[in-house]
Amino acid sequence: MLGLFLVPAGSLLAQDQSVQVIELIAKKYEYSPSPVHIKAGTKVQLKINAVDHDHGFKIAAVPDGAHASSKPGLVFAAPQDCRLLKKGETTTIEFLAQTPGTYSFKCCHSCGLGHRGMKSQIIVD
Ligand SMILES: [Cu+2]
Repeated sequence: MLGLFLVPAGSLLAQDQSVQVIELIAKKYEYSPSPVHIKAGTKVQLKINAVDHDHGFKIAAVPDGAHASSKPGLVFAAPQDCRLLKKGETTTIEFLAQTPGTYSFKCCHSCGLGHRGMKSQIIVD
């Protein structure tokens, strides 16, 4: 299970903090760049472009190895489940990279034979 974390409306975006835009390509059967490195404390706008097929994006809000019910290290403005990445479109996902750790994500939309191996990580340093 993913740890879901709700913050009071507006609090994430109201902070006077610059946003780092990170562009990610999703294609059979990988994301690039991989892994993605982010400095702790950074507010991120992840712009994912699915170039060849519909894909998906599902990420754990707690770092690898942490219990699913522990405090999320990635703080999202809205609850996260599987985000569909439509072919040819850019999907934007915003979050605060709060706690150092490795956060695994994977494709959650069946996209072909290699689908199960389509995964990567965000590493918060
Ligand atoms: Cu897939």
